[in-house]
Amino acid sequence: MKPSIDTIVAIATPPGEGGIAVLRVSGPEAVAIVDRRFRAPTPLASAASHTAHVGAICDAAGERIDQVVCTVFRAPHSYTGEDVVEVSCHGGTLTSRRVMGVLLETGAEMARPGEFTKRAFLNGKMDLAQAEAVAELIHARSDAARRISLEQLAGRLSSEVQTLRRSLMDAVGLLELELDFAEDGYEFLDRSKIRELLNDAGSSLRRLLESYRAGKVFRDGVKLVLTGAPNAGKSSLLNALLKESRAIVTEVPGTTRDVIEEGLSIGGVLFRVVDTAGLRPTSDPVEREGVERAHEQLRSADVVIWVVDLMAPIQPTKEAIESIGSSHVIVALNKSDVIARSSSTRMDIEDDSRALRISAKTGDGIQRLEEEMLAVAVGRTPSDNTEGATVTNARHYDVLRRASRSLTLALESLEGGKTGEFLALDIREALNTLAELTGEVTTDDIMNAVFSKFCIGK
Ligand SMILES: Nc1nc2c(ncn2[C@@H]2O[C@H](COP(=O)(O)OP(=O)(O)OP(=O)(O)O)[C@@H](O)[C@H]2O)c(=O)[nH]1
Ligand SMILES: [Mg+2]
Repeated sequence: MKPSIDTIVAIATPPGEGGIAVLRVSGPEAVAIVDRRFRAPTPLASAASHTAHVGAICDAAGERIDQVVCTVFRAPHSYTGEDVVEVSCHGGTLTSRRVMGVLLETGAEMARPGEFTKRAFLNGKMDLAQAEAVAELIHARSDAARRISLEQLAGRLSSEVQTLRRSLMDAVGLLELELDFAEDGYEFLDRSKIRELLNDAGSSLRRLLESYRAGKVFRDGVKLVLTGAPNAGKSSLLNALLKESRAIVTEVPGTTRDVIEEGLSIGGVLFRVVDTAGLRPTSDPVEREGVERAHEQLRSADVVIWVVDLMAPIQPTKEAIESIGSSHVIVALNKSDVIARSSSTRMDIEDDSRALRISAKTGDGIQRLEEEMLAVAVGRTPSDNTEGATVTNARHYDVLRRASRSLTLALESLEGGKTGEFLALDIREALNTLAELTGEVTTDDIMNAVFSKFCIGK
């Protein structure tokens, strides 16, 4: 009889050529299925957990496919919590595909995306937030994102949410006590303890919600658009930031027409730096298209650097800079190498506290500018993560926001002197919502949304 749980297989390493490729087999029949095609002095059936065995994988006709190493993990001491065999074969697409073909013919099923991690979740090896951290770790594009995912995988966010839930459960406990007392004719217990618990939970929630802006920055990177008048030195600044001659720089205004985008890591955060055409009215159709595209880029920018040419006779007004509508604008006063500070009295813009003097040519002030870019994008320094977990995931943010709303209602009821039943209702709502984060309460929809983001083999 076929067991109710399939044994699944997938190639866990990325496609392409490499030293080895690893196939993962997980499920009640994992050891038996591999054993059927594994030729070695002793079968895997007699192998202890966490041991590696050299042998050959052969097809049904007995033809040798490859020499492999099989590593056996016995349930529950494996990634999925099931019996797992990892088959390491020689790298390259053909060999790993042939080995997988053999295992599929022998009774294994092809794993769906994220199915190994889903099984790990269902078998209690990790909670839902930790499972999501696995996908985020794999997709991490900056060092900060990698570090946050790893912390989340270790349970940092989950344990913070559990602490929060405990405060709320304590509050519910006190309210129930109050209800018992009410039957005996007492009005209210002292509610200051409940207030304290709710306020604590509320501020933890707020802190987590606030961390999302930084978290999103760490995960998705920051889109940074360079803008300003033609010839201000935008392309020179791009080159200075990248420390390479990426964009064409000339003394002719209107040099850049296309949008140029390059990745740059500062303080572990990925900046996508976009150089654009200088903003000016023009009759040149090519340049006009460039200016149009520059405006388009500005609309989707997370942070804007407005490059001002200190040598230019006309300076942009504060109003012009504000008119681009981005709340995160850094003004960079460029060409500081030729214009001394004292000679620039005519500029009201220089009084702007956000304005930084730089020279794209000499590199002067660039480091200060990079610090400002980080500060504006993240709101705090990325190494400063001692205060708690960072939320990077939109689902988590949504859960926390809904929980926060219920908690606000509870606090309002408390201040309004509502009865304990009322209060307890909202607190329980917050508790149930928070349970979605770790997956203690979950639905098929949530699970599908989470695991469909995974790659096959994870
Ligand atoms: N002295 C000095 N010259 C600079 C500096 N930055 C840029 N320049 C010069 O200014 C001119 C224009 O520089 P670009 O970087 O092409 O300016 P841009 O803003 O990209 O210009 P467009 O693409 O035409 O909009 C070039 O001749 C640069 O060498 C600087 O910091 N100091
Ligand atoms: Mg340019």
